[in-house]
Amino acid sequence: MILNDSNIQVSLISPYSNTLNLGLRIISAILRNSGYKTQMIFLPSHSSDSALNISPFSNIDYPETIIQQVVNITRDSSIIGISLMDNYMQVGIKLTQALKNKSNLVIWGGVLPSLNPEEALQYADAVCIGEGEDAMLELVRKMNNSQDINSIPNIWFKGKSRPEKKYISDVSSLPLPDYGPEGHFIYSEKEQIILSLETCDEDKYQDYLFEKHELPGVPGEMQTVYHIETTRGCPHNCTYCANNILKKIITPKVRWKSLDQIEDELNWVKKKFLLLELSVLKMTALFIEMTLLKLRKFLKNQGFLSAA
Ligand code: B12
Ligand code: SF4
Repeated sequence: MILNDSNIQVSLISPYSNTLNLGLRIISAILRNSGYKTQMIFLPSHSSDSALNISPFSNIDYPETIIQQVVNITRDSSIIGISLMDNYMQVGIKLTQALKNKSNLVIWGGVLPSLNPEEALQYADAVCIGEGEDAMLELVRKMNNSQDINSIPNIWFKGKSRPEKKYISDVSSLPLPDYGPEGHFIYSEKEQIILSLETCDEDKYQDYLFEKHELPGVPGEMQTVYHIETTRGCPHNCTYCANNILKKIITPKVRWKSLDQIEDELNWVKKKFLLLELSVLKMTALFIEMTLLKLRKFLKNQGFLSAA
């Protein structure tokens, strides 16, 4: 990959306790594939980010030394993107206040600003409503070429008018998520430090990337979980689910990845991380039966132990 002759560096921050954040990883991959420099900073705080903590007043409170490290890591970034669900509002505000300086642009993306853009714009310079891949690429390209950035689909700038809406119609065009380790950082709450994934050893690196779950029916037997995105959208309308609203904001269309693309990703992850015992496949139950059966066969042939 040839690096663009660009001064633009983008830092992408995820405060979630689970370090998956596929959306942010795909945005990073798209930018990197186009030659731009990105950093990904994961800030899991297990002690304060309870899974049940769905109040808008998330109690994540990073130590000042950690905030300072994030400030240092992002010092040269022209764009700082923060991914937020609703319950991460307070931590989004804290990070933004600490990281905002005269020369950077702080943009929020994810469910929170997609559902409540006006509220989010009280704190961020800009928000992404809905899908961020094309929007971030256009933003970075335009900033790099010193072009006007105020009319990018899905990006709403403070004080400007609401943007036009755009979604990705061909999800097969999406790249593999960026799993680093180059330019990736993670907060180790135990060690009270932000570690560079580039310099930590392979085992530790995998531990930080993937969750481990107990094998169903085999107490004590842990297995690594790899989450894979197989569709965007959902045809149902359960009232309690954000998808119900997101489909009005993004698109009601359900977009499917091809079986080939899913197989390619699984082959890639197996090779890259040597996850020979990768065995839980999280996927939507929306697959038509034929696809599911074919996928099952593929997984067996490839030596994945079992598939859910
Ligand atoms: C997979 C998933 C999980 C996974 C992984 C979460 C993770 N940390 O990544 C698991 C199972 C761990 C999980 C857990 C939880 N989840 Co969840 N999860 C989802 C789900 C089904 C899909 C998210 C996803 O990966 N989508 C695919 C990617 C590609 O899309 P995306 O994340 O939206 O990102 C795109 C845009 O949002 C945008 N974007 C995102 N970030 C950024 C940043 C910038 C800078 C920009 C420009 C753009 C941008 O661009 C991306 C690419 O297009 C959604 C439902 C949904 N339809 O969104 C719920 C959802 C996000 N989860 C939700 C909740 C509440 C939770 C929990 C808090 C539940 C709980 N009480 O335990 C926990 C919190 C976990 C944590 N602390 O990490 C809610 C959020 C509701 C809200 N109003 O905010 C959702 C919407 C489901 C629902 N119930 O309605 N979750
Ligand atoms: S994602 Fe699940 S909970 Fe949400 S609308 Fe679809 S079927 Fe219902």
